[in-house]
Amino acid sequence: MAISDFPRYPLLFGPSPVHPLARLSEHLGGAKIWAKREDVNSGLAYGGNKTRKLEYLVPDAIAQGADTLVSIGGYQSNHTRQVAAVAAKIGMKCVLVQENWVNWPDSLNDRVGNIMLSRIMGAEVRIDPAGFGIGFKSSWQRALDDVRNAGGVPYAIPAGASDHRLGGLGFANWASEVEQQERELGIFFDTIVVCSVTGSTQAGMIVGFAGQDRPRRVIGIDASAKIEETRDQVARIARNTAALIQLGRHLRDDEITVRPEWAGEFYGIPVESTLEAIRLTGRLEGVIIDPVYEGKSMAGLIDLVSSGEIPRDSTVLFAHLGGQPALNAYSALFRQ
Ligand code: 5PA
Repeated sequence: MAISDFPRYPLLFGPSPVHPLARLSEHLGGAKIWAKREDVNSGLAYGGNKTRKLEYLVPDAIAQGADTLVSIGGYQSNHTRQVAAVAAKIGMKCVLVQENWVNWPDSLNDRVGNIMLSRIMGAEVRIDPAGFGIGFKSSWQRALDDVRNAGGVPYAIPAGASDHRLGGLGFANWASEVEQQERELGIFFDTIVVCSVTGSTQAGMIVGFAGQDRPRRVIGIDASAKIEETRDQVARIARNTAALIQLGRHLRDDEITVRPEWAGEFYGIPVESTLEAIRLTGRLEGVIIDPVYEGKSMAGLIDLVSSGEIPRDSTVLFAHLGGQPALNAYSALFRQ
């Protein structure tokens, strides 16, 4: 099956916008930098990368006769907030396991930002003390069992909608969208910079671009501070997705790049380079990025462009994957 043969439930406004970051590019004095904006891709609760992935999971949920979407993430998960929005949109119920992924001393961490939005949209939010981990969790299994025991039909969506048969399709399709936009703009992005944690965003991109004629680099920036797990997950999902959409060739190891240098020590805890990236992008472009994900990938982009590791004659596309609601749980960082 080609990717166009998979059913897709429309949740986005259309192609997400692409635009230059002119002042940031000038400031860094190297490659030209553009952004593609998944943070404004949808009218559903601020959108983001998961909304795009969910376009391919929703038809499966409907086909299975599900009535409840069940998923998992941290207190400030952007993913679970998008699942809550999609459930509301398609008229399903939603159960979310929200774990204590980040040891972050903000007293409003489990009340403001993403988790508040999920509650507003009617999701059943289950707080769980378990720590960070992108694998399958017993609390999630319990939530699925509870829905079944109450006579419902759950549809299981793993962390980040990643470790799921269809998880890579949204961003494989993103690659075609980029190609179409390039044609319209008369431009070519030779390098893509993207944040990776649960992996299917980058994995999908790798597969989508691998099917195109002109090669380019996809540089993943790890934000989980568990680089081996992130790499393994990106590679596995990329290869599974390649088989699913019949890419017709094996993905080489050198097509799967995930860099560890900007993650800091812990998932969810920003480091100096994260905060600098957030301030610089805000002050030069009026573009808001978050301290958990995009602040880290932007820190990577800034270093790679300023050092010339991404060469001056490159045109780079920064995948802005959303995540701003979590900023509300990090107010202490920006008091002056
Ligand atoms: C997330 C993920 P992947 O998980 O597909 O690698 O994407 C990383 C990523 N940027 C990048 C933003 C804004 C993200 O929200 N978020 C998770 C969540 O629970 O929100 C899945 C971890």
